[in-house]
Amino acid sequence: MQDSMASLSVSPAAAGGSCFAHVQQAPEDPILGITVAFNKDPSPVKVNLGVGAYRTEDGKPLLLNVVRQAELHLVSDESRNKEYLGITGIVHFNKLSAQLILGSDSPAIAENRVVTAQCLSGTGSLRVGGEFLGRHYSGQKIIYVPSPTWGNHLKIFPLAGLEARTYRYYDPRTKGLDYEGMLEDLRAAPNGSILLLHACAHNPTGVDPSQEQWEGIRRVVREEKQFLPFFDCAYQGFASGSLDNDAWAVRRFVGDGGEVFVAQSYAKNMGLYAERVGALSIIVKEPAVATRVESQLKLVIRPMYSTPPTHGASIVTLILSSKKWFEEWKEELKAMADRIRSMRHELFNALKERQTPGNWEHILNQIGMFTFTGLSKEQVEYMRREDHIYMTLDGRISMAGLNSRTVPQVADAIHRAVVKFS
Ligand code: KET
Repeated sequence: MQDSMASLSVSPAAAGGSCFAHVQQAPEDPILGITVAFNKDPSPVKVNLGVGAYRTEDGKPLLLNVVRQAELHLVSDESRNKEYLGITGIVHFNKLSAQLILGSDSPAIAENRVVTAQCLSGTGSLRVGGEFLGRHYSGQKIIYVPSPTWGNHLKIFPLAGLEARTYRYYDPRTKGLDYEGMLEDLRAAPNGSILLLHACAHNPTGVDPSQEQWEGIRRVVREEKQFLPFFDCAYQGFASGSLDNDAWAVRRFVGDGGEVFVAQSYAKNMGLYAERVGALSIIVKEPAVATRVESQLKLVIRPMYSTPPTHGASIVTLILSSKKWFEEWKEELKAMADRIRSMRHELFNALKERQTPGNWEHILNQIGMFTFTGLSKEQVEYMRREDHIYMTLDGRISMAGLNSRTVPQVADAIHRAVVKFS
């Protein structure tokens, strides 16, 4: 009797159990999970250098003054409403975003060869771009990403139906670009693959190609391999302090007339992390293709999240369309980039004073929000355990998380970890 009962297929829920009892505990995200661990640590001296989020000299998140002004304007404007946006978001926002990355005098924009969709920050822009490519790209559905890269790339693109492979990028020996290795890997990749490039301030390494090297990469992409370049631009303005300089590589690739994808994020450069504001631009060769691409892009977005949210993109639209606010934003952005650079000097000098073994010049030479320290997983774990200093396990530290008060503490901890495990 009991045997025949067991052979009947009774759902666990009907039997009083959960249908999800088999679900395994997942690991925390390698970057966002650092903040979760940090928040649980009761230590009063803890320091979070994990997530790439700007902090002031007081260690606080920064709401840009120009963003606050724009928000005040938005809430007091009674003509505004909360109707649904169109599937690709605010039309004016899209135009201004394309101009910001491609240049206001961009021939591609003037020739109506650019399709832009407001998306959910950089991540959403990459995902929508990936989904579109998974459905419509006529080349190889393989995307090459640098090794190492922002970890989420390796999760986003396979879910969009693209095979993700890596190319050599960083040389741990020189703590610089492995330019030869990179070109060798690109030359060995199938023609017509997709190539993910960090537009500037490469995450996690802080190592960008020089302009000559970008030219070499562009020649391989266009002349040898017919790759489709997909730029991830999450840090425009954070590398050099100038929005135009940081868009140099993207503009160079668009300027040769070839096709390009670009994912933009306003999380870092406007401090709009939680508002999820970004844009995907697809630059094609003919206006008629752009029109058809846009129609299909809408079919990708509609079943995902229907339409994007309005608040953050309205802030960006106001700032980019007002000459006064645009100038103010550039100043605030430069101040953020400058503070990060001054932290590079302070940390470098602090390690030099302590005569910490090793060469730490790369702290000064790397670009953008992060330093790829070269600390091992063992050293990172030791610093977390002993000194309550949190960073990603690959040894990346967010320089924006440092301030003059925490630099000596972090330098002491690095010194101890290096001496202990060298
Ligand atoms: N691309 C890169 C290269 C990147 O570093 C990030 C975020 C994003 C895209 C996405 O940002 P979004 O908030 O979707 O616009 N990087 C930081 C935060 C994170 O991991 O989500 C980080 O590396 O700490």
